[in-house]
Amino acid sequence: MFSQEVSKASNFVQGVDTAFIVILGICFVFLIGLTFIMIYFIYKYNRKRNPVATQIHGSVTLEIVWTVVPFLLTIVMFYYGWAGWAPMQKAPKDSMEITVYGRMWNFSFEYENGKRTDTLYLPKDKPVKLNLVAMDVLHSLYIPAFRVKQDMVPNMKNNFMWFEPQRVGIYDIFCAEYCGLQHSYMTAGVKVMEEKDFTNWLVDTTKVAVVNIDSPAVTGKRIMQNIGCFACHTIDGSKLVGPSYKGIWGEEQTVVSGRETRHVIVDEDYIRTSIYDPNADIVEGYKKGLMLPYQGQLSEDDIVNIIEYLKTVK
Ligand code: HEC
Ligand SMILES: [Cu+2]
Repeated sequence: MFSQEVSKASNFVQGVDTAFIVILGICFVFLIGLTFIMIYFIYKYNRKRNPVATQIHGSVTLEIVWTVVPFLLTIVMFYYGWAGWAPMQKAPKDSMEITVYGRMWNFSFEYENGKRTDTLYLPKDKPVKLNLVAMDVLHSLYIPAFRVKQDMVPNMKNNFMWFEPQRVGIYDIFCAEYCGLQHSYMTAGVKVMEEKDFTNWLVDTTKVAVVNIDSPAVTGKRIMQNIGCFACHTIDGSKLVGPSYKGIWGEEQTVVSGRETRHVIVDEDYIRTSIYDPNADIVEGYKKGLMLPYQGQLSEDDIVNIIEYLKTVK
């Protein structure tokens, strides 16, 4: 879906690639060198040419050489690794800050003006600091083209990554920490734009107007796609992590509330509670704690639209 380019998409590409090439180069020299020496020794010391083996007892020179040379080589590798990594640890003061939320199983991005998206939009040539928030379990934000990857740890303070995109384009984002059933679908995109296009996009409110033209059900479906409900719920009757939405509206549902098992009719209140406080009533046969509350992430209007959409899933 997204194009993947190999050169200089961010300010960290050079440093990481240099470390990679240096380490790969050293390994390669040894691989080739040792292979040739082995082949040569097989020839030189075979039984015909060298019937009596020579016994060697220690060599101080050799010991020093094979201690000092690998030591220097590891220091060289360490140096390039350090040089590539150290600048990632301190974000410039003038960075644009964006909060990234990771949850099972999607990413969402929140800008300083409150705009929220499921794709990361960025201006070119501006440092950006991503504040990472894991809402449930460990995730890891990985943008291969930018050569950045950072674990997202629940409750961790000052969990961030920063970089400066340097080329307009569209790049992949992956979750790089196994986080449960649908981990492999936890992907997103980065769209890097010229600064003026980005500014236009950021302040653009016509998107909202477009939303208003759509029917509530269409809007509800889009909200659910963006926030990732379909990672756990289907509309075709098959079970994923949660029950299918098929025929949900008006259906009689058996739920466990605390110790009590009761029958409810799926109506507006039930759906609202299911989204804002999912663990209040657990659908019989499903586990508690898998669906997390969307309080603060979905507004009352969003819920109304979602309900309108769910009514249409027959
Ligand atoms: C991580 C997986 C997961 C995600 C993401 C998720 N849910 Fe759920 N959902 C569940 C599970 C598991 C249940 C059943 C247990 C329960 O009732 O809490 C459930 C139950 C429900 C129910 C009650 C269903 C019924 O048949 O009675 C509704 C409605 C619902 N979810 C809506 C949503 C909406 C809307 C979203 C997105 C905003 C969402 N869910 C996201 C896992 C998830
Ligand atoms: Cu993840």
